[in-house]
Amino acid sequence: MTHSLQTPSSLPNSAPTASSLTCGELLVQWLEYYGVETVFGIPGVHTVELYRGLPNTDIRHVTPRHEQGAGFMADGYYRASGKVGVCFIITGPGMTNIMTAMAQALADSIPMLVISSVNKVQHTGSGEGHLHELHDQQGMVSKVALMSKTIWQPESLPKVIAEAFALFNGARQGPVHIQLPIDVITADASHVAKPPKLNKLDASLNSQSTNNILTQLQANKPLPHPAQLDLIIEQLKSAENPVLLYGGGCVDVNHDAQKLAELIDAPTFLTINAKGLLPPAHPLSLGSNQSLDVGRAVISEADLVLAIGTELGETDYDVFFNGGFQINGTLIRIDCDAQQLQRPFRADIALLSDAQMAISGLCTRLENQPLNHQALARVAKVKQALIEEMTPDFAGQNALLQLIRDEVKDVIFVGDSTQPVYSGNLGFEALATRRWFNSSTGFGTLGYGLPAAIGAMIGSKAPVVSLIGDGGIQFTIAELICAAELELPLIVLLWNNQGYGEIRRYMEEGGLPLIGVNIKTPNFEPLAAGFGAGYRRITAKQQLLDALQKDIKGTQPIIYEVDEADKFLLEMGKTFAYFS
Ligand SMILES: Cc1ncc(C[n+]2csc(CCOP(=O)(O)OP(=O)(O)O)c2C)c(N)n1
Ligand SMILES: [Mg+2]
Repeated sequence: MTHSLQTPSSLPNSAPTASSLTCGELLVQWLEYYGVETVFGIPGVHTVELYRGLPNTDIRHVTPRHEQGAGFMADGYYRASGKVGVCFIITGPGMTNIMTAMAQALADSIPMLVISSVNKVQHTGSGEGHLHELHDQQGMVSKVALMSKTIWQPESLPKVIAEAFALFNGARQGPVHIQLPIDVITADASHVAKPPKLNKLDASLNSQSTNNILTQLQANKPLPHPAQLDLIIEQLKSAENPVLLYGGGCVDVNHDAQKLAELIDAPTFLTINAKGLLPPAHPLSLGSNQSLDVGRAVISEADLVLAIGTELGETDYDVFFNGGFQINGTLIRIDCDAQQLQRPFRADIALLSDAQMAISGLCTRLENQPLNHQALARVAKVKQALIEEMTPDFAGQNALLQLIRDEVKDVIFVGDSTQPVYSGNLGFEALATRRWFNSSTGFGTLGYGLPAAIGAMIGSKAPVVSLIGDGGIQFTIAELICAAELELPLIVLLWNNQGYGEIRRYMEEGGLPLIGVNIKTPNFEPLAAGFGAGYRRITAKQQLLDALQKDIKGTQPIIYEVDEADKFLLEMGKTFAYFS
């Protein structure tokens, strides 16, 4: 007989009998019912019983190499596909590890379900030093979640899961945490309600499914009050130079978003997460240039600002942190989150509503009486000023992004916080929504770009390019082997400037000593090989084009290393056309 020295005394000492249904098994049945297709998890002795029922479902399990990677994968998975990402995480260190990813998701309103174990019911708050024990796991996680709940007994499982999915389908979304004590995971749940035998729900929160229960869930979204829509129309009619701001809350609005801009006839800005709502080169679109002086002037001079689904936050409206973003006209805000309607700018007219419903309501009212604010000429003037301000670096980086966009059909760019991401945040024009997102918004976490890109690729099956710096990639590089294991032909465009370039620049500009920024960076070629990934050093435009066509059809991730100082970028920049 062999003894496992690893078996902690706090574990339940017997596996359930074959005839019983455990709470862990019932949980995965309910997840499948809610349309969950993928779980990102790292099992541990405290969560193995969550895995018992998995083979009886269609749910796929993906194993990241760190819990932060699991959270970022779930985040990218949702952003690319609209399907909720689910994580299975162990008590204690697993939860402390994933909290950063949850905070990033909370900042960007990304739904994510984190299911974890917690120590036995009788050990709650004991402080006795049980394996993975935290003083108060739920208290800790609740700070980065919309909700954190414990399933204390099997009977409450269906209710708690329903509550989580109601939140995902409700107003503002975000991460939700559900924890199960290890003795509840293994408890008998054969008497607890099973999922009804309806067609399982479509995992996409935004699908037009007619499934009864999904319809019931979608009804949680606030609808616009007709009288308020009428009031907004009156304001728009009497305005002289209105401006329209679309945010990430509009990411799933259909062509009505473009139609509304045209019916109002207003210069239109898109936040980073709203890119793609208006097509490139649309004559009313000023892209995402609201932090630049000329862009800002359009907003500060407007007598009416209609802001829809945008938090008006710093990482979209003040990316250079120099203050100065001003709204002087009447501010009309439409948002599905009541508090967001009043921060950081108080709304003169606040409409609590789902973006799609409000936008189509406004379109219907304006359809037979389109407004004329002579916006086209104003937009063209601003575009010209922006083109004149373009620097060679900015042009080179955006030319690179545009080239890839036009070469790789449906490509999704998933970025970290690195130079081409900052340049693209201002100058890149996405062909559709959910094709450009990164972690320089909101929480601003380094290390997001690689795992989130893996999640995006799993969720959408589209080609994906991860944009990441030589500093950022070192935070989560281990996930490269996860992409290799899954045979994902992910392109990792590695921006190498031998250090924490952005911070180095801040130090230089501030006259500070350059400490901690000129870090040693790895030799990426052998490193890629060790992780089962390919490698190319990109030095010319044509070489990049040839490589892309080959590599996106491949079966392994591949690092494309680009040196920031390379001349070919400047050459490419010469042909870059802003707003195209
Ligand atoms: C978790 C985390 N730690 C530190 C930072 C601060 N930070 C922001 S950008 C940056 C430099 C990143 O370097 P790299 O990824 O090489 O991109 P570069 O600026 O050089 O293009 C740092 C250290 C951060 N955003 N997130
Ligand atoms: Mg760098």
